[in-house]
Amino acid sequence: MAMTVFVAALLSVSMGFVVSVSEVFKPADCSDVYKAGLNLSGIYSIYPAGDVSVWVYCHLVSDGKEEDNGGWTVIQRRMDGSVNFYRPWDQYKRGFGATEGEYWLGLENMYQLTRNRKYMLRVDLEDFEGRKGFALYSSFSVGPESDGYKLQVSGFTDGGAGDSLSYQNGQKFTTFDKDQDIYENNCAKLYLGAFWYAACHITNPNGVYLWGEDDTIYAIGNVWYTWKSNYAVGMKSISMKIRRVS
Ligand SMILES: [Ca+2]
Repeated sequence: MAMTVFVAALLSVSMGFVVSVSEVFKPADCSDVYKAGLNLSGIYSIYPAGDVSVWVYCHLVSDGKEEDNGGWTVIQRRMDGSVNFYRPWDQYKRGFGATEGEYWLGLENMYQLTRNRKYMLRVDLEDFEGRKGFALYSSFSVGPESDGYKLQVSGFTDGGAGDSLSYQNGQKFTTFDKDQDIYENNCAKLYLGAFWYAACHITNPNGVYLWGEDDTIYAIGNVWYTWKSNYAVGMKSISMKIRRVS
């Protein structure tokens, strides 16, 4: 289904065969896909570094609202607890999961996308009661591996969920096998996730999928503290997506 959409998209762009199309249409991200006239959300192939293709979920909608206007590249998504996010450095570097469901795009891809282009970030959240909120950041980038894939995020606008990410700004990425946080112990091991931990977090998007509220072990869930003011409330869905700022 998704592949069909993609091939159709390529054909419409090239008006030729798929083989030659890849030389013609190599979108760096979903903003390029959107600009090419595609507005159907789904799985597309992008080229973050210009050469190697990566499958991603593109959120392509245009409902007139600035923050929702098309061309979002999903870099992280949780929605049903189907994928284990407690993984080592190499996996977080390269990316993992299922593009049609839960996945992590990979730190290297995020770096390649944001190194020479300006992006905004939107975090969409939904709880198990069906309530929704979001947080918008006008600037988002990930640094090179040599500097720990450091997070740079700023320019917060509240979509009802509050700002849980600014605290993690400027931090390197930490996994259970690579401690780059500023806490004396490994935050990924303490909170069973992987993230741009400081000491340690007020949001843990890659933490344990809790299926609601669960305080068995402190703050291990995929929580967004500034929304619920409670480290035991896990999100039903959380997604991080970026869009090019022109
Ligand atoms: Ca540490």
